[in-house]
Amino acid sequence: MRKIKEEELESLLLKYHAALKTLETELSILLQDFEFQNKYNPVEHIKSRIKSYDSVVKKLTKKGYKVTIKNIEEQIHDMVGIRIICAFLPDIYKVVQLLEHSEHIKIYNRKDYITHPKNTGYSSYHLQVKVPVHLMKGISFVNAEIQIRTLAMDFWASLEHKIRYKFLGEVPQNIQENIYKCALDINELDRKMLFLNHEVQKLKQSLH
Ligand code: 0O2
Repeated sequence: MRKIKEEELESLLLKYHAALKTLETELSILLQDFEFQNKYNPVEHIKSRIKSYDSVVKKLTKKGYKVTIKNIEEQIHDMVGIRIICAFLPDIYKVVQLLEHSEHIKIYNRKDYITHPKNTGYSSYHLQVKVPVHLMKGISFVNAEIQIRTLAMDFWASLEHKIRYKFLGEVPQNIQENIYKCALDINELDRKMLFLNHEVQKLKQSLH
């Protein structure tokens, strides 16, 4: 197997960092505009990252691919990743709509793990997008993944990730079942808080 040259990897990383900056800038402009128009910000906070090399090797190997530049570019869709955390469920769909209106960011695939949670219990809304990056050689469209979820979904996913990574192999069945039950409990809490928020909004309106 041909080893990846350091220079090739650096050039790829440069492109990914540029894509992340472009994505962050576009998102921030769209959100500022949304807030200005609606007097409301649907986002609590945003996290972003470039996938680590170790994670890339692990994911490619798991998918049965060799670790090459071509395979990183073609098979890893979340080298550039942004996670948008919202307070309430409907905010997720407001953010999705906002991104659908972007002139620059092109959505090419979506995964709705909210309507169809994964069998681990994971729920989130994923958009796979192409981000234009202007380099000296010309324009390049870089794959990126945007994960949009509520605070509650993020709480579950972050802790589940930590628990799962403590194991080298498969997490024991009884623990998996309990983690899944926690996801159901958290989704229920999400719905309750949304209901309470609606009630407060209705009360506020009736007082005006
Ligand atoms: P990390 O550490 O977040 O980078 P694809 O990416 O489409 O080729 P894949 O991996 O099947 O294929 O995509 P999927 O499952 O739609 O989304 C992958 C990402 O979603 C994961 O990235 C996680 O960030 C998140 N995710 C998916 N399932 C789970 C889950 O059960 N628990 C948690 N905590 N997160 C999940 P990575 O690369 O696995 O990890």
